[in-house]
Amino acid sequence: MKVGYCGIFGRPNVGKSLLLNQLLNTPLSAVSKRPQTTRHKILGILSEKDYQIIFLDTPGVLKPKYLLQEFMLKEINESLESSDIALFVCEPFGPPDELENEIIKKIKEKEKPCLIVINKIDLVKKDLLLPLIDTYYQMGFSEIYPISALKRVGIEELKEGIVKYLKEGDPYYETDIISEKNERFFVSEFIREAIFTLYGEEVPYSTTVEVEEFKEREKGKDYIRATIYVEKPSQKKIIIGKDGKALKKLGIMARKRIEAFFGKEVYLELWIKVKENWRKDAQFIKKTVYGF
Ligand SMILES: Nc1nc2c(ncn2[C@@H]2O[C@H](COP(=O)(O)OP(=O)(O)OP(=O)(O)O)[C@@H](O)[C@H]2O)c(=O)[nH]1
Ligand SMILES: [Mg+2]
Repeated sequence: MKVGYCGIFGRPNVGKSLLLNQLLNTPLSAVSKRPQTTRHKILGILSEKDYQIIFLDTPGVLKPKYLLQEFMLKEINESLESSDIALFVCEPFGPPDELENEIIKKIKEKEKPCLIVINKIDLVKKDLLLPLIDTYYQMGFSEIYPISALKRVGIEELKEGIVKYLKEGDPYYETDIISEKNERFFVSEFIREAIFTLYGEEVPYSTTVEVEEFKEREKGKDYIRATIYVEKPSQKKIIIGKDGKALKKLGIMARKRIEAFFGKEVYLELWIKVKENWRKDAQFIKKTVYGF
């Protein structure tokens, strides 16, 4: 058996979470068109006959502007520490920029095997890829994987590439579990994913979700009650929308996502609360966002 931790790193929005989901063949991690969707390190366990890869999806690397983003950065750093292998994920539109070079440098300093994953190749012509591959090659990388997470191109090749770097050993986790996070965590993520999909501007960034009750029922649907925190009364209004229409749409989208993931019907009740400036409140972030 072979086993190891494989961290997924890169700028916000390059497709790390969608890649994780494709590697696992399960829509585990929240994906949206907006940057900074992911706020936690999210373990995704892939158990095959002769190997186990424990993937770590991470928030996109950025220069922190408020406390929540500092917590996000901490999640990235911890993931890098615990990774045996690192995937550096980027887009195919140009060479690495300053921030990306910093990420690469950090991975190199830790002396972890690093695979370059050029994602979203469905968006560019092939002749643009060759110079980019060459750039990474010149930087000393020999493992470069052009992929499209969206179209599932190159995923199997990437998996094989990762397996080469796993260590001999028994699985670290039970082979029938996919993550160490609990049901409540995923419910809150799927509600947040719907918020990131449906609302614009500052609203998604000012939002966090706490699942207060998840009651499994033998007869009838499971009951879930969650609170959506925003930072201002005006954001609460936006979430609810005219005659509650926006909230209704949000509720339906989130419920469908939850039901698809858990494979059962649920009753989802959403409440909205204002918690001024929570993104700068260490106590609140620790307790409500990260649960410690
Ligand atoms: N066209 C195309 N779009 C992609 C591909 N991979 C991801 N995307 C899209 O890129 C957007 C960002 O994807 P995510 O997986 O949320 O990106 P991320 O790197 O996890 O982003 P953060 O969590 O914010 O760091 C989504 O709209 C995805 O559908 C791809 O291969 N091709
Ligand atoms: Mg993500």
